[in-house]
Amino acid sequence: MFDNFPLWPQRASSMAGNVDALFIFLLIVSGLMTLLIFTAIIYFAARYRYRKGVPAEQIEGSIPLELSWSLIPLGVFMVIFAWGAVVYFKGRTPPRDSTEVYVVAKQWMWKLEHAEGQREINELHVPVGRDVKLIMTSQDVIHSFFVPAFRMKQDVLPGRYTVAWFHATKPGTYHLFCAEYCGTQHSGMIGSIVVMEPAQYEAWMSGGTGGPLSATGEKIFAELGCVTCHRSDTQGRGPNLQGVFGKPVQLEDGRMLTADENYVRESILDPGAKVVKGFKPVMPTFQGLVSEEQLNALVAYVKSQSQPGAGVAKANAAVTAPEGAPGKGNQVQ
Ligand code: HEC
Ligand SMILES: [Cu+2]
Repeated sequence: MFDNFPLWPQRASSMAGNVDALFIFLLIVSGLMTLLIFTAIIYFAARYRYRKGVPAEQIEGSIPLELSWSLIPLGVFMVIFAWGAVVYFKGRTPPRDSTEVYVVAKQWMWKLEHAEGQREINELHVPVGRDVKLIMTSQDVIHSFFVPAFRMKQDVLPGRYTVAWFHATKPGTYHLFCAEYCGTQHSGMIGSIVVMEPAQYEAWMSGGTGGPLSATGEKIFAELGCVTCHRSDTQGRGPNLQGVFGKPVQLEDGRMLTADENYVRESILDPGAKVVKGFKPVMPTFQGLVSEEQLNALVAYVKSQSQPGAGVAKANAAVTAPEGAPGKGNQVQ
């Protein structure tokens, strides 16, 4: 309804309608409250104004009145809370099987790398109608990835991954902004999201690449000597990484956690922080030895080792590992 009305940016993602509905609800509630309060002020000012000879009468407490002005707002706020929580969690949780794009922010540009290997700067091509997950980090200061037409904004921090997702619903070109002041040329840190029809997108994708990111990661995995400890059998000094990603990990100190992108990242940069149960903290840190792009590739590689089929292909190659064996099940008692 408001698409051609400049009060609202375009709606081009599956979340946009949800965010706007909540926002409009908040506007209406605030508007009604403002109206109510000002009407009451004006009415009471006139009705109970000072008159000569009429003494003021104090009212001491009224349980029905106090209950109603506590419970009615509580009800309204709970509606806002519940509705907001539903929209928030939906917007925060990337659906399974999203297409993945790695984002590295730096002063003052966006570097984007598709899991399939395509690299872009300040421009991201995506297909319409598909869930896209962004795995983002910064090379320097805090930035923020903001696409108004998708009603999506997520801070991008140095030293860790933050994740966002969207599902574009309309082909077109949409603004990408950095929404966190990041230095003198912050205002120039802009770009565009190009949403294409699937066929068009396939054509764009087929135009030259150095191979999938996970393959780049596999190369780095070999070059840095990760393979010497992380073998696809049970004989290495480190855990077999097949099937690790997305699964619970038991740590030496008793903690349990799920192996996500940040866990893999930390395992590479600060291996001593979380030591896998049953292993010695012998892994050296790779802090300063790998760039953000190389880290992303390593993460994509570790992840690819947990995709259906990946483990089997590897296990066939390594004679000692039983087919499709879950990586760590063999090692951690
Ligand atoms: C000297 C042997 C060694 C090298 C080289 C090594 N690692 Fe490790 N790695 C280990 C050991 C031992 C552990 C388990 C103890 C721990 O968590 O620190 C581990 C843990 C990990 C984990 C967590 C695994 C899990 O099951 O939760 C990941 C991910 C990982 N390493 C990735 C890498 C990558 C990527 C490289 C190369 C850049 C690498 N490692 C190089 C020995 C090594
Ligand atoms: Cu910025």
